[in-house]
Amino acid sequence: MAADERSAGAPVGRRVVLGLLGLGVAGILGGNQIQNGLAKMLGPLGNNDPTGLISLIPVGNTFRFYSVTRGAPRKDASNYALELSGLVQQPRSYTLADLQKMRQTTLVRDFQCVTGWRVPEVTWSGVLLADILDQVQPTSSATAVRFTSFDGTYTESLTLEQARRDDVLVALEMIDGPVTHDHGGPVRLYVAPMYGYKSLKWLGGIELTKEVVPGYWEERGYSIDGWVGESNGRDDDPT
Ligand SMILES: Nc1nc2c(c(=O)[nH]1)N[C@H]1C(S)=C(S)[C@@H](COP(=O)(O)O)O[C@H]1N2
Ligand SMILES: [Mo]
Repeated sequence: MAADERSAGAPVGRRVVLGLLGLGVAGILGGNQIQNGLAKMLGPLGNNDPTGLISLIPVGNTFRFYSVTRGAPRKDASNYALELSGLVQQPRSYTLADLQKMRQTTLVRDFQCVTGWRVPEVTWSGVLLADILDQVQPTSSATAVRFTSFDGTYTESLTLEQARRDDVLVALEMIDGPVTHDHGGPVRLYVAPMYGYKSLKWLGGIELTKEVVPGYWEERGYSIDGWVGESNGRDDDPT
């Protein structure tokens, strides 16, 4: 399963990585520079290494950039829209400015991918999904929420109860500024208590549904409930 989770780019072979290590690249660049560089380069590889060898490589505490597609269109305040649809009494579209005007909530939480990498104490800010749901008013037959990405492919889901938690954000900021394009900006989902795959990037649509519609990775075997430490038959701890 994990072997499928990679970015669309050409995977970097393990031999290449070992070669780089052998050359002492870390020694030449050092510090964050190499960490970030390696993290970017190794993003796809991290998922291809069931042996745990990857954990020997100094890429801890940094994000990888994941995309099951070859990226997504770039959007900003001039053309971004979040469409609320489905079983709601007040369907509507939110611009970036609309979202920025709403109450902002900040969370500081670890971010953990089910494949085993984790970034401690990431700062996230944005609009509570619950606040948006209150505005659009799900009908009595809605029990779940379906998220779509403007990458055209990735989808996710939550039960309505999960979606109303106070640690689920429609995130506008991450780390120390606006969510960057590579991290799924200008707007991505952040589901703090669940593995990273629930935190859909390039959020374009939120649809209220009668039942949970399994998302992209859930169609490919991951648990629909992605609770960190409880789901997918493992509690990844890279340390
Ligand atoms: N649209 C989209 N969202 C996505 C993914 C993706 O491939 N496409 N990957 C998921 C997975 S598995 C993880 S761990 C996180 C990674 O977020 P990052 O790329 O900002 O590190 O995004 C999640 N959201
Ligand atoms: Mo992930």
